[in-house]
Amino acid sequence: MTEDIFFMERALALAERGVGKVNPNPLVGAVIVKGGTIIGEGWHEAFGGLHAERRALENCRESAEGSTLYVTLEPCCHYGKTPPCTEAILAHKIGRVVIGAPDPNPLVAGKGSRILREAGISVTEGVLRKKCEEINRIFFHYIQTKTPYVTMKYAMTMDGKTATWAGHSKWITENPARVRVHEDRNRHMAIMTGRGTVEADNPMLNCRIPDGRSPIRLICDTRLRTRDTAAVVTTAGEIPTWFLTCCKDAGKRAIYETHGCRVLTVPEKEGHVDLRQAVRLLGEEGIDSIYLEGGSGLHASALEAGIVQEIHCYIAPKLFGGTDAMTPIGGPGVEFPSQAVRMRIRNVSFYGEDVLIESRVEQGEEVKRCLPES
Ligand code: AOF
Ligand code: ZN
Repeated sequence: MTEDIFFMERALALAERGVGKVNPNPLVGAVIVKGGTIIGEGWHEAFGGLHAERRALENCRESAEGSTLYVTLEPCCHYGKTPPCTEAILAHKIGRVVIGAPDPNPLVAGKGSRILREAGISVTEGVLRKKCEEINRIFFHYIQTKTPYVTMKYAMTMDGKTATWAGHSKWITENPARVRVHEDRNRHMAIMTGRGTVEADNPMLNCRIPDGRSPIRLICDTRLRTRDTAAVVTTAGEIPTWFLTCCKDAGKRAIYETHGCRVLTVPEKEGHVDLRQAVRLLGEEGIDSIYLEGGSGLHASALEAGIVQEIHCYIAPKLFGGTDAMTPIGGPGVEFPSQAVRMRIRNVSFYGEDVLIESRVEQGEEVKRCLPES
């Protein structure tokens, strides 16, 4: 029904307003409609706050009795930080509930819709389901695997270089693309890079858009050799900074800890931090998503470990040349084209003169490999 699609689109737009504010919980939007007009709207605004459905009910200009509720995610039926939304829906005598995507949270998983149906409410499921799943791909991945959703990002020239032969990389893309990068830093709970990138660029790795929040900074540093004068260390009191290391030297660790950094121990694998173990540990710490802005070595290791779900490739209309100039993915590489990591392109867009290719790492083996071993 076109009307259902129209109101679900509105609920999706509302859900999007929670970006950067609700992790590791889902982005959810809700619209309440009576006689063809919207009488109340809401979205999940902050982690631990009211769910979208309750917020929409609270905002209703008139009684919601007999109305239709559009919600992007199946209503919850459990006592969490808030009471079940199914109870509020019943208490307000809503007549029909239109749901976008089922909630994979084992506490809900179909029980929410069933409770509503059994109470005599007309329930329609799967309206704009793909879009409703897509908006919550971080939540869906995290709740099912208990490991963070990883988006790898890099910017390169049209000849595939991330720096000139002399190592200079400021700047490859222009401002509009960099604004989008900051929006994505806001969308992810953490940002990851390696010691090499910290040494080379001394980045802040913060989020510089209005109303944005800076992600937790994760620095992979196998032997704890980052300079303690690096910006990520000296500003650790303002923006949380966690080191992921194999180094157990208490003296070295104390240097970073006195600056306010956290130092997490991760097992070693082939001379580096074991990234599969790292994401498992970070998942336990409540990190649902990582924006990976590393160098070619860390990127290669992350792909090899099978921890990457999404890749954002920015291409600037420039050519650097240079046989030895850096490329986005290092490591030994594959021998035959048939061994390539396969991607599915989801979207291609322009930011000024630069192109962004948003893609997903082919599912299957990759996903199985990133699931924690039981
Ligand atoms: C949200 N916001 O709008 C909806 C959610 O701990 P709680 O009480 O906040 O419950 C979190 C769970 O509730 C979440 O994992 C999801 O399964 C369900 N629905 N959560 O944070 C919302 N509708
Ligand atoms: Zn709820």
